[in-house]
Amino acid sequence: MAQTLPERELRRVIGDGEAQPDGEVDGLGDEDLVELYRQLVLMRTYDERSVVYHRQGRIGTYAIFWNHEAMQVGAVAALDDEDWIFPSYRESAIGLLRGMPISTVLSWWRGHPAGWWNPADYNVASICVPIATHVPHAAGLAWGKRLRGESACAIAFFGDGATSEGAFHEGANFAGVFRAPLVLFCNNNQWAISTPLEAQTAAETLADKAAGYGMPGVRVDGADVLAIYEATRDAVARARAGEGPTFIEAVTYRAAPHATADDPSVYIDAERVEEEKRRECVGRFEGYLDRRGLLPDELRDEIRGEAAQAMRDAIARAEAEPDPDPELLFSHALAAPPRSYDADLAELRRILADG
Ligand SMILES: Cc1ncc(C[n+]2csc(CCOP(=O)(O)OP(=O)(O)O)c2C)c(N)n1
Ligand SMILES: [Mg+2]
Repeated sequence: MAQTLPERELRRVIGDGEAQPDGEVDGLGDEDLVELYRQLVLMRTYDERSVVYHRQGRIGTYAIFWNHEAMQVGAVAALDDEDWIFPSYRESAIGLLRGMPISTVLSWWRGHPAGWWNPADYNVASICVPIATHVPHAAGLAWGKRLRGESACAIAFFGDGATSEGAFHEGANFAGVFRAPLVLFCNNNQWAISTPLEAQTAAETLADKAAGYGMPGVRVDGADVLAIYEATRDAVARARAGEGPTFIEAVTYRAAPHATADDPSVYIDAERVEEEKRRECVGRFEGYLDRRGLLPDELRDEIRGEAAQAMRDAIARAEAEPDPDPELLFSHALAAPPRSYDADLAELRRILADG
């Protein structure tokens, strides 16, 4: 029988440089730690530059993931390449951690077909915008892997608000009953746009929900990349051992707007945001590496410079994509095109050509 009592305490590895000491993570050497930092910086740079590109009108509305990088980097580092990732819009750039070109993700936010990738190329499913609908997809894929006797598992990323959606409960229940090798990774940033956590659930913690589906629930500091890595690694080990799914609640506080179209100043706790910014995840990991003597200034600058250059190259590549054929709007949508299809398409082409 699964151990279903959730851990209420937040797991932490990174200390505060004062009273709270740093911990160690088995199996991560110095080079692995620097690689984690490189990935964190890539994701941070992607996110910060994307807000700028949005303001310059170069990408559309963008869902900011500032201070969510540790969840994404820590969790993906605990997976093997064969494992499947099911991202929500908050993890739009998670494919970068699997070698997806940055320009592909930028193209997605530009609404350009060059932003569509074949999920099987990276084992990264399409970015899911409808809340929680990818949770049953991930449960089904994971169950399928088990039925085929394959060792791969799946991870689904979703928010605190998603735990109020039917699809979350259906996917979690299915995974629990069929012991699907699935990690349910909840980014609890305490807001669903302007709806606060206390209006979302009457449960004491989101991890408590795991008990209802017969799976362990774990709570982790969402800004501690090493604690997230460790918790995900444990969950993946359970999944591969045939012990079924795990629910991970990574706790943070959203320190940026929900998206570029949002003005949180009318609802958010500004002091709490400032506090969260002071303990944001990239800076905390820098502190950890500094204390271990692993991050000399030159290396840090080099890593930041590489990420900034990669973003410049990627936006240039995304902007160099030729305009897509307007027929793409319809070619996958209509099983039986109406009689007026050819004439309508010709008119659309004429309108677009006239600018
Ligand atoms: C099924 C569905 N209902 C409503 C929305 C509109 N919507 C977009 S983001 C969002 C909030 C989701 O919050 P949460 O699950 O906490 O994720 P976060 O954005 O905080 O990462 C909502 C309600 C949607 N995308 N899909
Ligand atoms: Mg949320």
